[in-house]
Amino acid sequence: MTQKLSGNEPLLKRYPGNPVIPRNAIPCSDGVLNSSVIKFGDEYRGIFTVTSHARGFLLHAGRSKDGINWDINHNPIQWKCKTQEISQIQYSYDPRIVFLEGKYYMTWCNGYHGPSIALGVTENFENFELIELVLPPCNRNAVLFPRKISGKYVMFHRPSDMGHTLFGDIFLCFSNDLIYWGQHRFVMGPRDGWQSLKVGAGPVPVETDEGWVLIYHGVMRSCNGCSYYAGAAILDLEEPWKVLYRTRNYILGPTEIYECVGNVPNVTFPVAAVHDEQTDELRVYYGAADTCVGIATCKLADLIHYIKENSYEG
Ligand code: BMA
Repeated sequence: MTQKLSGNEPLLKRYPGNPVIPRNAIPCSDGVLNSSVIKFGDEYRGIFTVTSHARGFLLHAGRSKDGINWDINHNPIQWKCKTQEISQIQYSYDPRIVFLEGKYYMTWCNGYHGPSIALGVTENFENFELIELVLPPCNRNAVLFPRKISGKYVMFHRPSDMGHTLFGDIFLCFSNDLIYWGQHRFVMGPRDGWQSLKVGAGPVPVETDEGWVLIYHGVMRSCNGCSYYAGAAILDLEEPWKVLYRTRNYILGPTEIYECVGNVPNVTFPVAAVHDEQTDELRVYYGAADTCVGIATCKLADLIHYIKENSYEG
């Protein structure tokens, strides 16, 4: 039973059974928050940010037949890692999963002398390899593109600081091998209102005829702290650091009780988007109040239309 706190109607519509993953989804969880989901054959697989009763952050794998009812492993992922130096994980959160060249690659914020970006891979969601730390501290919100562009892998990232980061621009970079990254390009920074403090990439971008559709988070600061919203942009297909359109309004914001109350109040943090090509439904998974996970949906065609109709000029 959820309580409506306001009458606004953003583009993304919440699944009526939200939150689909409650904070106590597994016995050890204080919260299950920003989590990533992907289609896996006829089923779904996910990587979940779980906070324990000691309030540490680690990643757990999970499986689902319908993407709504989840069976999350009670123990965190045990990463196989060839490099002893990076195999001691202090904390991990905000994973993104992409299907790339036949494997499932993951990027996440990994504690290594500060928030760093780790790259992992799995083929079956049972055995996981931690490949490397691909960006040093301080960085968060790294998201791989689902294909190479002009022969190179592409990844969004968001330089940050050791704390709660009162700034943040989205950049992207290129790589020949997924390990060594360079050729950094500025994509977008804060604007006004809900995205006036910082922005960061959300789910893996969706390729469309109009460009890459990127759902991102925007943050505004008030006397009560930071509030997290979701917006969307369309980026050039071949030069994806070029923003063609970007929403002035948010498409999802914290208005429901489970988004406004929790470990961190007023947070809707989009992490994954699963597109059904048959129905055109785009199902967005988002962390709510750093405590639980919700789903919100729209048609991809409606999102594209909305972005173009509600974009900033220039
Ligand atoms: C960001 C990240 C997210 C979190 C958000 C709100 O900096 O750490 O994991 O959801 O803050 O606390």
